[in-house]
Amino acid sequence: MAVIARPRAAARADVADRFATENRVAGLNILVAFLALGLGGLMGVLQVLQYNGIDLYKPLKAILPGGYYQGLTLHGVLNVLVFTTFYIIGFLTFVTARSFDRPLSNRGLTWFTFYFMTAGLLIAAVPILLNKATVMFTFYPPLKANGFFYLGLTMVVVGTYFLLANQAMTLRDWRRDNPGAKVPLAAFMAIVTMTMWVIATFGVAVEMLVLLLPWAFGLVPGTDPLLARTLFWFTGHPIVYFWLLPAYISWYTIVPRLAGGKLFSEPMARVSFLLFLVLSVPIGMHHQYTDPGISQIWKLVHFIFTVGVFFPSLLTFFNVVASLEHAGRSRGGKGWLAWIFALPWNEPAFVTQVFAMMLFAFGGASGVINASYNLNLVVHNTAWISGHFHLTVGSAVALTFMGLTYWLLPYLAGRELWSRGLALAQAWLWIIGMILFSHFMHMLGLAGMPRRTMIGSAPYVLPEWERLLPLTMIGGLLMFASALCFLVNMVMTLTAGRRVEAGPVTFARALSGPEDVPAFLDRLTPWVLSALVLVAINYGPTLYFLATTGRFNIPGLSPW
Ligand code: HEM
Ligand SMILES: [Cu+2]
Repeated sequence: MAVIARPRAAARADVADRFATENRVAGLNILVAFLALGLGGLMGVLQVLQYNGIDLYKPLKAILPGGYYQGLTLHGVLNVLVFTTFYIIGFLTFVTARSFDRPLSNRGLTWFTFYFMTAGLLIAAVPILLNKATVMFTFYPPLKANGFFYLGLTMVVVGTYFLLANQAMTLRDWRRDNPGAKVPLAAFMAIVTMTMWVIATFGVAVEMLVLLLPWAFGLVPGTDPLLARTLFWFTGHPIVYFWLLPAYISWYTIVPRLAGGKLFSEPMARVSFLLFLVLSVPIGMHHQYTDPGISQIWKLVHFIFTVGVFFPSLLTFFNVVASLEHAGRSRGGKGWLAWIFALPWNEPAFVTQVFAMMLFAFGGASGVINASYNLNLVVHNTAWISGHFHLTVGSAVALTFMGLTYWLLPYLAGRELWSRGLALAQAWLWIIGMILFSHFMHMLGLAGMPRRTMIGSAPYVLPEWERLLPLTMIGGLLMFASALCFLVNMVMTLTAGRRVEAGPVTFARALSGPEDVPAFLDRLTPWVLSALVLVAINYGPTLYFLATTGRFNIPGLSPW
């Protein structure tokens, strides 16, 4: 049969049809994500205003009866649980399908994942909005929420497992059709991310099913806060890698292409992801240095492994910067550093993500301090911590996801970004606002200002805090202005953006590519087994001790 040359437009329409399910599900997930970020960000504004004595919680009493702490719960839950999880599941659905260049194997399951998670979100939303779950995103007992809050969150987490199941089926089918080939890099990374996440959620799953749900629904009289916190941080630390790894996928496989270059090394990228798989989980006790009842030996062990997990982030830093340098030089850039100016600083999807990387470098530095056994004592539970995670999840992740969305629009919405100028302004507003906000939050922390506190109504505000608080507010307002620019641009794109037919997705090729990847960097089983063994060693004794000595008699309270 003769090969018929088809017009390009027809080929493009084909791609759109073939991936119609993935496109829709990814688009809907991302929509939910940004609705959450919009509302969560608004609560952030209320917080920085309150720091400066402007209390908008009083006029809002009818809709926000729990005031500051209900707002803070909404801020934390919507920004770091809802926004991240929905965005990531949407993006990884898209990446897995496009990287394998085949739809996910079970279309019904792709849709079911979205419906199940959304049902969970709605179930959890009701008690939060009714001020029946003002327990903040960490939901530490003895703070006690309405049982449906825990149930809804559990459903959101369980919903994510269906994506891994779907990925596993797709991988199996792809291997059958491509015997001997290496798994495409982006799909490999997406699967590693989800595998790590499923191991990581073991902690919070046990916490929910064994401790919190029976307690909140009145089946048992009490619970044990220390065991609950330990299980929470079992998941609570690696969740940061669940947020970060999808951003890394974009930095490795999309940003170098946006820059007009290539990824420096695919084998090194795989090493980094596999190390995250092994090292992310068994380090969560670095959040519990100040908790009594946990042996300092295990705290020290977790500290040592925490230092270890810094290494794959350094590998990422090296690999991505080398890729950017390669891009800069191939665009005619020269000199030790002058190549930087040859990069596409007028491309919004690129600029946002590179700004996210820059902010993350500082977040990494303050993270080393948080993780240090002794320095942690200086910053623990102060505003420093908020300064730190607005650079990491609040920037490295949130800003990358915004930039990534600029890139995704033609594929998901069939539209071109409405205003590139507004998008560039958005990136600049975020980096300037965040530099101010996070810098002054770090300083406030060093000056001893506690976090999770209504500073505006506290009687003990020190003069050195008073000097810094307005600067924090300016930063916070600039960040919110940036988020508004982003949301306006999205609404305008969806309603008035020029229609385009997006072609196939092309991920960055690598200078050292799949041909240099040894077989052991294309397999998962040995790495998963190592991860499980390490988790069992690092957590087994402490969990056993806490479970056998726990009192399970704390009744719980709701102060707001
Ligand atoms: C408009 C931008 C934002 C502003 C003005 C803002 C402001 C704040 C402030 C002032 C706090 C400290 C509250 C306290 O400890 O009393 C805070 C906490 C927090 N923020 Fe943001 N934030 C913003 C965006 C974000 C983003 C994008 C994320 C993550 C994606 C995020 C995640 C968090 C988390 C997890 C907390 C801790 C909540 C808790 O302690 O329970 N924020 N934010
Ligand atoms: Cu941690």
